[in-house]
Amino acid sequence: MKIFEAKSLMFFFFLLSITMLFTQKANCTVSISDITRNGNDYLFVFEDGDGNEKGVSGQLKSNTGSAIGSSFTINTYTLNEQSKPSVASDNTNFLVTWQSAYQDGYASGIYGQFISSNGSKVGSEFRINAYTASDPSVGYNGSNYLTVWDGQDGNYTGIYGQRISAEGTKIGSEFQINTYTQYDQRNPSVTPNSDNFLITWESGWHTGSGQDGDRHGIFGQIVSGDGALIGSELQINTYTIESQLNSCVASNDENYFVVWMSQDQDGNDLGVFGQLISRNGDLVGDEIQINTYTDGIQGEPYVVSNGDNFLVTWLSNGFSQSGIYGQFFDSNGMFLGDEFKISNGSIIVTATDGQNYLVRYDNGWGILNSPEAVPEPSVILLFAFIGIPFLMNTKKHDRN
Ligand SMILES: [Ca+2]
Ligand SMILES: [Ca+2]
Ligand SMILES: [Ca+2]
Repeated sequence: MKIFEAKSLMFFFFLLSITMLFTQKANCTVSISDITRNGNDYLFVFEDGDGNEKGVSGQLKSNTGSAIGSSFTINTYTLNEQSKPSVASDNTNFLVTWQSAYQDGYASGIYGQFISSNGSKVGSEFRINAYTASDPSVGYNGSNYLTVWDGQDGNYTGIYGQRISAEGTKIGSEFQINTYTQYDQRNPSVTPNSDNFLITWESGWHTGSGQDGDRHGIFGQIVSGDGALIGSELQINTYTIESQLNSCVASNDENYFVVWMSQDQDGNDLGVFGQLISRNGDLVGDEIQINTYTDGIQGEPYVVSNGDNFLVTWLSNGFSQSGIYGQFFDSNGMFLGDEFKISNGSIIVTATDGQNYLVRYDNGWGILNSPEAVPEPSVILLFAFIGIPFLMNTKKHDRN
C-alpha cells in the first residue's frame, strides 16, 4: 500500500511538474495588455488610468476568466505615463514589467514589480534598465526571468536583456542581444524553451534596405539561461519584400513558433505568417501563410501554446470579415482544422492552463478548447465583465 501511495504521490507531482511547465508561452511586446498563469490563476495586466495619465493595472482571473477580487494599480510611481505591461510567472509569484516615461530621468525606462498569488505587491517597484529603454517583454525559464526591451545600440534602437531572479535581484548586467545594429531593432518578444529563451524582433527601417534587404524583417537570437548568446542571430522571415513586423513567439517546450504580419505577401494588404523553429534555432519546414481569408488587413498576431499545439490569433479587417480570428497548429506546425472566428472584439490576448486557452472576448473572456479536446474547435462563452472600459488596441504599426 505504501509503495502504491508513494507511486501515486510521485505521479501526482509528475503531473504537477508537467502542468507547471506549460504556463509560460507567449509575450508579445507590441500588446497593450498581457496575461499569464501561475499554476492556479491568471494575472491579466493592462494599461489603465492611475490618476496621472496612463498606469498599469492587474486583475487576477480564474481558469474560466472570472475576476478574482478587484483590479489594482501595479505601478507605484504614477507621474507621466506607465504603459505596455508584460507579465511572467515563476508558478507562484508574477513579475510584471512595463515602460515608464521620464521616471529614470531620460525618455523611457523599464520597471518591474513582483505580485503575489493573491494580488498583493511583493517588495518595491524596481528599475530594470541601465540605459534608456522601452517595449519590455518578460519570460521565465524555470529558474530565472529574462526581461528584454529595445534600447540604444549606437545606431537607433537595439535589443537588450536583463536576467532577474525569482527573489527579485538582478543577475549580472544588462546585455545586448542583437548583433546587426544598423537602423532599428525593436519590439522584442521572448519565450522560454527548457533552459533557453528565443527572443524575436523586427529589424530594419521604414524605407529602403534594412537587414533583410527591404524595409523590416523578423530576426531572432537564442539566449541561454546564463544570459549567453547561443549560435548566430537568425533571419526568420523567408519572404523579404516590404515590411515584416510585430513578431510574437511561443514554445511548446519542443519547438518555437514565431508569427508576424507581412505587408502585401498574402496578395492584399497585411497578412499573418509564421515559422516553426527548432530548439537549436533551425528553421523547420517552410514559412506558413496563416490567414486563409486574405482581403484587407490581417495583422497584430498573437501566439500561445498549451505545451502541445499552438493557437494563433489575429485581427482581421476585410470586405466580408472583421474581428478576431484564430487558427490551431499542431506541434509540427501543421494546420489543425480551419480558420475560425473568435470574437467581434479588437484585443488579442490569450493564455493557457496547459490544456485550454483563455481568450479576451469582446467585453469579457472565453474558454477556447484545444482541438485535441474537441474535434471541432468551438468557443464556450463565459462572459465575465471585469468593470473596465473596453481598451482600444494601440499596437504599433510601421512608421510610414
Ligand atoms: Ca540599431
Ligand atoms: Ca522585409
Ligand atoms: Ca491580407
